[in-house]
Amino acid sequence: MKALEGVKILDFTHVQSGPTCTQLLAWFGADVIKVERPGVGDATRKQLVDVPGADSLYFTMLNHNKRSIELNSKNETGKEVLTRLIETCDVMVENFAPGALDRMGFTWERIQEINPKMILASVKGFGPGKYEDCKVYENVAQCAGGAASTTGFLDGPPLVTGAQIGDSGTGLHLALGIVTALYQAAKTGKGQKVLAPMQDGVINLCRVKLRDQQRLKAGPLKEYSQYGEGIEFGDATPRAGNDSGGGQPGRILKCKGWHDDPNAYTYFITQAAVWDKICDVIGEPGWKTAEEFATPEKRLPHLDAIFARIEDWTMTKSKYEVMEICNPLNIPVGPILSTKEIMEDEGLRKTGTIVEVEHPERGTYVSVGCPIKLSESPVEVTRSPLLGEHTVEILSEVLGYDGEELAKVVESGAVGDVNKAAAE
Ligand code: CAO
Repeated sequence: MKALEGVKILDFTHVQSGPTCTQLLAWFGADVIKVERPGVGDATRKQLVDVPGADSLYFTMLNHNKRSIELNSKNETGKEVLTRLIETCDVMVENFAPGALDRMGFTWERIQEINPKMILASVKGFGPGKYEDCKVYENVAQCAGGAASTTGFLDGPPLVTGAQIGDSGTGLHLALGIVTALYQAAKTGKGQKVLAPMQDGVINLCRVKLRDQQRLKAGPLKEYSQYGEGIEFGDATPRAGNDSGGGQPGRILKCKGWHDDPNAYTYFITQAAVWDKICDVIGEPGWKTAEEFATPEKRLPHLDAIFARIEDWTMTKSKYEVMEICNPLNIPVGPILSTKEIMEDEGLRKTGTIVEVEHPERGTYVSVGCPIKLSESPVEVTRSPLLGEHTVEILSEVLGYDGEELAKVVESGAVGDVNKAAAE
């Protein structure tokens, strides 16, 4: 038994934000039917291709555990099939450019007519307002959501982050909206629209930076390095380098080997509760009683000096040794792990966060499994579907088309070349 067993998702998503959402729902047991343009499919299938002729990692890593139907939703027969799918499914998820669904003839009003219980879940770049018609990709959302202006160093330009908070982050927000709407529908019998704008999702993830924006009125942000460096604050939350976003000061510090290894670094947090232990471990027991370091507040103007001394110590150890020494002392530290180290991590493989998947075109590839673990709904990661792999299966098993009806749909050109898809 899987948590979302019996829930049918009409997955009209593409690229990253929508597909990450429906992939999660598939991992929780929903039947996810991905609708793709005949002969083309999700654009990511053929983007950043590493194995010629095979679906890209971009596609395969975002579309596990789904079924694929090729369907031209602009062709009359295709619209009929889509109407049947809307009748049959519980949730329709889409992240087209604004207005695309309306242009296909499937407005919210029409969808409700077809299936009043339908939950229509959408990712858009912006919510209602002056930018609602804009197409948006990841980095635009990071910039418009406050992440870029608060990321990077004070003396450098705004920076985007490697974490796909605009796309995958919004996918997570949307997934929560969908299961919440499903929960409500179970009680009311009514569907609803769920909207997750990417800008809003990023703003939500930048909540503490908006906290700091308001704290500026009360004076300088003392836990920011620039306070100790005597640099004045402007009228907006500044970029804070690697400063910790909370009340416990932290920095990224060099470790042994940093000259040659770009990731030989550790994050080190000078949590107040373990200050004495930090002083002992770095060989500065005198700091425990030094007047200028006596309280967390008193230490704030001296963060540069404190972290420089801690770094003298971390530079004598590997990032893993720092972890091994500090962890038993309850000093919060964390190695800077490279993507290579993460993919090779035995522990992450055991928990299913890093998985190996078999694919008929690619062979074996490594992927990221489900990051959320439900004790009563285990996840088995299966490969992404080939384009149109399940077209016939969905038409016959899900929609109940008989042989004659099936032949008509195929003849109309609404579903692409089913023989080719079957042969593959
Ligand atoms: N059959 C027929 N037509 C189909 C179809 C199908 N199965 N699937 C899609 N189409 C059509 C759409 O109807 C649309 O046609 P119109 O422009 O005539 O209405 C067209 O394909 C292209 O859709 P699109 O505009 O969504 O795609 P794009 O590549 O031009 O834009 C993106 C991509 C991501 C910028 C845009 O979809 C968007 O802004 N989405 C919302 C925000 C979002 O999710 N962004 C993150 C994406 S991940 O980085």
